[in-house]
Amino acid sequence: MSDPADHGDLRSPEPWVSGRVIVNASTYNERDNIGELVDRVLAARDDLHMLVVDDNSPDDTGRMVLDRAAAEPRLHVLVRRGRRGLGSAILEGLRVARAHGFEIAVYMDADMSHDPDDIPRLLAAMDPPGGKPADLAIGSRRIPGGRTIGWPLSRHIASHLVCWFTRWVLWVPVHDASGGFRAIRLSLLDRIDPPQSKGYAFQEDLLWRLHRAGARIVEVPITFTDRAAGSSKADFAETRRSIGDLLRLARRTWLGW
Ligand SMILES: Nc1nc2c(ncn2[C@@H]2O[C@H](COP(=O)(O)OP(=O)(O)O)[C@@H](O)[C@H]2O)c(=O)[nH]1
Ligand SMILES: [Mg+2]
Repeated sequence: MSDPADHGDLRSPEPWVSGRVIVNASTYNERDNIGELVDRVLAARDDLHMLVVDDNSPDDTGRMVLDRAAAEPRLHVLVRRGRRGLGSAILEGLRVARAHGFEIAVYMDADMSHDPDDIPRLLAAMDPPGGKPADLAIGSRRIPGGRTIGWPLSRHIASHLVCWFTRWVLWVPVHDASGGFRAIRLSLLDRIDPPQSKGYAFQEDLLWRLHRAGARIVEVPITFTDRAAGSSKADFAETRRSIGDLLRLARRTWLGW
């Protein structure tokens, strides 16, 4: 793993107190959401750690979390030098978590669209009592009991198309391929080549690789609520980049290169 410090990034002081499960959230201009998110995640279970990966948000989200982390040993922060994309932030967060000895990471958006109270249900699905452990648990809006609140029709259509494409073109048998609320067993990172998608298509890219590596993937119903504060970073450039990434995965699926 490349040391994030190589890029001149800021991070919370070593040594970290470590644990078994860490919750990762990626942030870009989330100052109106991050305080509540940190409170709710740390309260969801008192053994949870949290890592925030911020891309030097102009609104000072990273600085706010760094200040908070100084007094909270379960909170860790990585402020990267510049904006490098959601997928790149998630991957770096997972690598940092693995390097610090965590076994499972839950990753989620930082805009309160994902409910921190669902974290224990995702973790329960990873290790069901008397059942088979899972490698990845998806917080799913597209199975019975799951739903999406507050999205305009255009977002529903885009999400439906991406999930359809992932299932029937990329051959990954899941219902919600594009959500960003998941629990993952970190040892899996050793079994796959890292996703190449640096933006939002990271979600489908990771699933594609895990499925081909034989990972056991389960879905857990969640309610996704569109953000109440701040603004979406899913703009036209991001959409174009994601389409390119998905087409590259389709080429590899069907043509092998
Ligand atoms: N670190 C980092 N986080 C990002 C970046 N782009 C988006 N995010 C975060 O990714 C999460 C999802 O983004 P959001 O704008 O809510 O996307 P939407 O839910 O699809 O509209 C939020 O927590 C964002 O702050 C990025 O380039 N770097
Ligand atoms: Mg959002």
